[in-house]
Amino acid sequence: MLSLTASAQEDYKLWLQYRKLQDSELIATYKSKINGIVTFGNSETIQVASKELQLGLSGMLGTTIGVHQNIATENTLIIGSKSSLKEDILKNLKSELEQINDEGYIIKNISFNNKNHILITGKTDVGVLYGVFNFLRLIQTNKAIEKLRIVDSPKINLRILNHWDNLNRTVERGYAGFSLWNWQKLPDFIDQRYIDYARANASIGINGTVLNNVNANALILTPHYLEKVEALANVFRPYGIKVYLTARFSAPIEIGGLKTADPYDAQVINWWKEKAKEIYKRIPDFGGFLVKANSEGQPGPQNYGRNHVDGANMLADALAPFSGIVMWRAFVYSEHDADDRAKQAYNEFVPYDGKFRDNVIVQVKNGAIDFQPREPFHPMFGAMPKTPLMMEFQITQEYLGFSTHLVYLPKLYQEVLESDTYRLGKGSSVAKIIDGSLDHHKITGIAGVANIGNDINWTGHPFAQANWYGFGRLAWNPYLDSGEIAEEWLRSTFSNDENFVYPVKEMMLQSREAVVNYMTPLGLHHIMDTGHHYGPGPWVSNLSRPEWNPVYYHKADKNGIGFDRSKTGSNATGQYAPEVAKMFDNVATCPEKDLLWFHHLSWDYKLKNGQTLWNGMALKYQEGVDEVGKMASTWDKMEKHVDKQRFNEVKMLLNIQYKEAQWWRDACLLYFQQFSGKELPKGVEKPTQTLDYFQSLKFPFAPGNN
Ligand code: BDP
Repeated sequence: MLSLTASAQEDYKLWLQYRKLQDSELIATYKSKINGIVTFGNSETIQVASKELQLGLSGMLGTTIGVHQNIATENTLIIGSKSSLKEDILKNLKSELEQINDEGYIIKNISFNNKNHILITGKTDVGVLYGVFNFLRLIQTNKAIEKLRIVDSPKINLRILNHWDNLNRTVERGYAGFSLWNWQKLPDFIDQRYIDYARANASIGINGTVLNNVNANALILTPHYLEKVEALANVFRPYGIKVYLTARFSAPIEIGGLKTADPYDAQVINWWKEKAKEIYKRIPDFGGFLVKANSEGQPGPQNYGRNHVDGANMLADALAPFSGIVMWRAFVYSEHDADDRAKQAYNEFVPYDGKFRDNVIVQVKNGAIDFQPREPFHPMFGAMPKTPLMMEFQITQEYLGFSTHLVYLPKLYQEVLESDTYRLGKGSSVAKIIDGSLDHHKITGIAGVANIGNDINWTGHPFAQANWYGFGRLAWNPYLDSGEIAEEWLRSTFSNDENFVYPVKEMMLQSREAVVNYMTPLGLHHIMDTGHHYGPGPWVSNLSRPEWNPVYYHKADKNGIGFDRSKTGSNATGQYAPEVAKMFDNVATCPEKDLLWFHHLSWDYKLKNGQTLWNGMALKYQEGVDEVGKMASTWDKMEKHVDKQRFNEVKMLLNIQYKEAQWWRDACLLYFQQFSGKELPKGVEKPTQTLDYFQSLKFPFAPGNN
């Protein structure tokens, strides 16, 4: 751990606080069950697992829990993988071992030589490490450890953070300071933060990290940088974390001295093969490449008249001898395509279903536009059964208030994962697509665009740590409940006191709907100010590409508001399975939360609650503001449960959020009012400023916008 003042340490330690438990009886019970630790195996992974146990247990139980040479006393905590444990310890574990995969673990009370012990094991040392973190979580959350039989495995293979970090240490869409990766000091200087980053990730099961921005710089693939990447890979390896890089498609030209990057060119093909060889020589377990190609100006195979399959397969062939993979992004839309932007990725990719190599996985954002506070699930998830699809969520809050707004994102993730694609009839959830269970894919994956920077608290907002945590937990098991995750996180990060846990959990669970209400209620989307995406900008209409302008998305006019994506409009609904398409197409069955995503409706359209669309929308904006007000008053009551520093930080941030929620409400309602021509309904507060004022605000230095 870094040496920081006591209060800053709490911010820094994330959910691995390991504070002494408040309940002395509970401490006594735990101590009576844990006399000491015995480890089997001597890999670096087992060593870090053992160190973590000592650190955690000693902290929480307030006494040193030592490592013993052998199982002499009763109540030993035994850790080790199947291959390093003695046969007689494993004797009653056959069925449990059959149930887990390579990264899974078992935590069980066992009897050995007629004495009771606790065993943490798995098929691999990394499995054991995951078990250790889970055991520590049991204690952090005050669970009983007398009758344990936990058998757990990750349901998704690739659980990856995507860092949009640039080599100059700025972070695209980063709101928590600069990049953690200190390229100038690497490889010789290993910052303690790299280790704590790996610990935090391993504790929630994240097993991969893409170190650099999808808007890639080819220099990362030069020996000068690969040496630094290697140093990071060495730090992360004991924690089960593989390193990946983004590959700039034009790298053969930029750093290879070739004239072309055409994926059909023999020299280009060879260049990538040699590059892969070079990387694997340094990093034998290198994960592979993430590629953004022919998207938002990034180079790609289309520059040479080739397609996504040509590009992805060429890179896949270079990586295949080393078991590397290609994560090829499907975030594409073109200024030359006049069709609804929401339809373009599907149109471009679905015809390629089944054409990618086995070591390619296509990475798809959760919705068809771009990480909005709410989007219906991306239609590609129900449309490419022969291609493994990887989910891309955004953890950093590009469109959700940066790191000043408390928004608990696992609620959003869960909504997407539970959405039913109806690909094979009812029950074909997005979770089942991405965990491979519906279509029996071997590679499965989920990526989260990281919200991590070098701020002391890592994520800019103490509660944004919960989004990192929750992403990891859902990546491990996409069927977990976001409420349970919130509770786990609160207990580990702050306190087990139920007078704290329950109200604050409620506040977290409400926070996602609050942001939808005060920014983009009823299916509105992409009306943030452009470029930096900070604050409202529904009026912006002057950007060169039509689909960069908020007016493209809300289409407000005298007749009404909303984007007609039904079959009478752009027919984006036609990209979903018939059951889903039908539901979205019909305004009577389209969920109101998605109404204006799919329909352009008159200001007098009657909502289910009897309000007109105009009044209902205005009331939603107000509701969002009121919800933030409630969050702030809930937090005010928590002072006695939280250390001073974090209490004050969250309090100040909630005040900012409240002001910004009002800003959103006022700016959007004043702007849309020009079209509706109607008064604000009763219950909606008077705007704090004029529309001119809101339109005059400029933020040339908003963070994250390089
Ligand atoms: C958008 C971001 C942009 C990213 C792009 C992407 O505004 O910074 O480069 O997505 O995902 O959300 O490639």
